Amino acid sequence: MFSFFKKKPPAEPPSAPQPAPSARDDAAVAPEERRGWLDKLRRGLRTTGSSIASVFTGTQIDDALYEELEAALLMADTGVQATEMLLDDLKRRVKESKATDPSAVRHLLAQALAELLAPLEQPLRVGEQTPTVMMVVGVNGAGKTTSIGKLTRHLAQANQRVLLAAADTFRAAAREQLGVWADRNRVEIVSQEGGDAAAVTFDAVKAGVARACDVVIVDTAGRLPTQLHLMEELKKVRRTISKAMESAPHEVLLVVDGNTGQNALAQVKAFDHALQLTGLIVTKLDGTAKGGVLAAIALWARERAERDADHRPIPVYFIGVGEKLEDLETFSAREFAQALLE
Ligand SMILES: Nc1nc2c(ncn2[C@@H]2O[C@H](COP(=O)(O)OP(=O)(O)OP(=O)(O)O)[C@@H](O)[C@H]2O)c(=O)[nH]1
Ligand SMILES: [Mg+2]
Repeated sequence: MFSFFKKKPPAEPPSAPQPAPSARDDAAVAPEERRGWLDKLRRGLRTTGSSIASVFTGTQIDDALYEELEAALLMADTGVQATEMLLDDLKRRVKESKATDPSAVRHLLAQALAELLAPLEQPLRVGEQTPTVMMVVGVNGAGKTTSIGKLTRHLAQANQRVLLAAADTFRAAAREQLGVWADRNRVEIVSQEGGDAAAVTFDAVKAGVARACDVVIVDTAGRLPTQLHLMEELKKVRRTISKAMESAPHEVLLVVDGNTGQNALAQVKAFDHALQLTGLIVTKLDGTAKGGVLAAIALWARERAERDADHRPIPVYFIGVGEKLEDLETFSAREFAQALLE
C-alpha cells in the first residue's frame, strides 16, 4: 500500500512541512499498486473512453474525424467551451507535427488534455500549520464522509495525529458513520448530540490546538448550493474555524461526485463563491463517471486565473475510485488523460 504522505521521521520537529509526494513520486515508489487503481479508473471511464478512442480507428484525418471527436468529447461531459478549446489546440498540434495517422492524433489529444489538466495536479500539504485544519463540503451523498475516512487512514498511517469533527449534526447516523471511520483509524473525534455545526467545529478546532494534533478534518452535512440558508450555515462554520484558530481553515475541500456531469462545474463555482475553495476531491470515478468534466473545471480555473491573478487553479488533490479504504488516489493529469482516451 503506498502512502500519499511522506512518513514523518521521529526526530523531525512536528511543525516541519509534510508535502504529499506527487503522483509521479508515488508511481516510482509503488508501481504495482498504482497500476491497480489505474485499472479501476480505466474500467470506470471505459464507457466514455472507448467512444473517444473509437474516433481514431479510421485511416485519415478529416473533418469527419473532428466532428466525431467533438461529439465524443461532449458525450464525455467535457462541455462546449472545453471541447472547442481542445479541438482548436489539437488542430494546431496536428498541423505543427504534420501528423497523417489518426492514432497520432490520439496521442496529440492526450498531450493537449494533460496540459490543460496539469495545473489541477498539486500535492496536498499538511504540517505547515499545527494543526492543519480542513473543512470538507459538498452536495448530499457526494462522498464526503467516505473520503474523509480514506484520507484519515493515509494520514494516520503516516503517523499524523488526526482529529475529526462531526459537524454534520443533521442526522445521528452521520455522526455514527464518522465515528466508525474514526474507530477504524484509531483517531480522535469530537461530536455532540444535537449540537449545532458551528459549535461542534469550534470545540474540535480548539481541542486540535490544545492537543497539538497534526490535522483536524471537519465533516459537514451535504447540501445544495441553491439552499441559501444551508450555505449560510457553512459560511458560519468557516468563520467559526477562524475564530478558534486565526490562520484556519487551511483547506476548504469540495467533494464532487464524478457522475454529476456538467453540474459538477456549477457546484465548484457556487461553493467557491460562498467559501473560497482550496481544493477538490472527485469521487466515484470507478463507476459510470465520464471524466470529461475535469477538463471543463480546468478551463474555467485557467480563464479565471487569467482574468484575476489572485485566483489560482483549484487543485484536484485526490480522486476516489471505489468504496474501500484504499480507493483514494492522488490525481495525475497525464495518467488521467491517458485513461480517458484508452
Ligand atoms: N463507487 C464509489 N462509491 C463511493 C466513492 N466514494 C463514496 N462512495 C459511496 O457513496 C455513498 C455516499 O458516500 P458518503 O461518504 O456517505 O457521502 P457524503 O457526501 O458524506 O453524504 P452526506 O453526508 O449524506 O451528504 C456511499 O455509499 C459511499 O460508499 C467512490 O469513490 N466510489
Ligand atoms: Mg457524510
